[in-house]
Amino acid sequence: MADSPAPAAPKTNRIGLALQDYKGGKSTLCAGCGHNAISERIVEAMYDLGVSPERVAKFSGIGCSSKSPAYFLSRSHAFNGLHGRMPSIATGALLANRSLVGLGVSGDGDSASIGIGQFMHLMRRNLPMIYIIEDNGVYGLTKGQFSATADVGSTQKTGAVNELPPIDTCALAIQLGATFVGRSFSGDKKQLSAMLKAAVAHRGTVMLDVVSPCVTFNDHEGSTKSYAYMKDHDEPLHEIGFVPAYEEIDVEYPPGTAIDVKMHDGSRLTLRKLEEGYDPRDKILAVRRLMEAEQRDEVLTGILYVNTSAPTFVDQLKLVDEPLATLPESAVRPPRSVLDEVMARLG
Ligand SMILES: Cc1ncc(C[n+]2csc(CCOP(=O)(O)OP(=O)(O)O)c2C)c(N)n1
Ligand code: SF4
Ligand SMILES: [Mg+2]
Repeated sequence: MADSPAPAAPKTNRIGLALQDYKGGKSTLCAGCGHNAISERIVEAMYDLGVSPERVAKFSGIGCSSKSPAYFLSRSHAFNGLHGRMPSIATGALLANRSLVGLGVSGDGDSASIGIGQFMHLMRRNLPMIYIIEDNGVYGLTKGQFSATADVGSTQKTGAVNELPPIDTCALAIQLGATFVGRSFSGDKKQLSAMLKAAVAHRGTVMLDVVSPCVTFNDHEGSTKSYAYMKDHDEPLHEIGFVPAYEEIDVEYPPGTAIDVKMHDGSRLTLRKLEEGYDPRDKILAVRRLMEAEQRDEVLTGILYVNTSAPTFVDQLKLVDEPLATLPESAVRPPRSVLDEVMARLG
């Protein structure tokens, strides 16, 4: 009898890893939860770019969204912190080891309610990391109370109406100093994938607010964070193309129809204009368009703001190239003569 053919080897990326190498544990979130779709996009983006999972450090707080780092990149470093306190953990870890790719996953409750103070200081420092808010307008884990991103007039399943104005985390991040700010929708695979890839290439704080419907507590008629509402109100600003530094650039657009942003590692971000006159390098315009969109009940999606030249927190602190965590004792301990001099001055 002829031998059966050996099973085909799995497809691998440019560093020789299979998609499986980027996955995590089996999700325990509800089937259909937007957060699961975001985890899938993270797995694909890291696989496609050939990022070594061991170079990634995942951070999160508390919530269904904050549980999700367990469901991707199981070979990466990870720290699941207290509710709303992920930014200080991430800041410490990323300053101790500047060579890591920082990836924070938070919820609208975790970031815009209990953690808003920490969130704001992270944004103003321009710490190099990707900070994702999986935004469903509710505290999913504690059974669906309104969060601070819930829109005025949005209803709970019980019929209760939210009357408090929402915090727009994108407008806040732009105003405070984050240098790559975008909004997307967990149901828009193409847009979210391109944004995540560009985020990996950016140097500075990337804040992505991803509308991610909670199918159990906030996906009904009357909710403004449901799949149906997003399908009707999503207003993409541009079509996003991302060409990593190691690939040949073969997309060209007629002059004036696209905005080209060169990332610091040589990658190229191409934003083909859907909305005339929108330039994501213009901070004031970005905040104005967000406020106008709110008045028109539109959800603007895409890269709202990008600045590739602002100094990062790592630049400002003048950190040495070698990660602090791996500096040998000889490089961090002052010699005896220096200590003697200090003691003599104090004497
Ligand atoms: C200090 C503290 N206060 C309150 C809670 C209860 N709690 C757990 S998760 C959560 C809200 C989570 O909402 P969000 O961040 O939007 O995540 P989601 O579950 O919606 O993804 C709250 C209030 C807690 N765990 N710790
Ligand atoms: S309760 Fe909502 S947010 Fe939490 S896992 Fe279920 S659908 Fe997702
Ligand atoms: Mg939430």
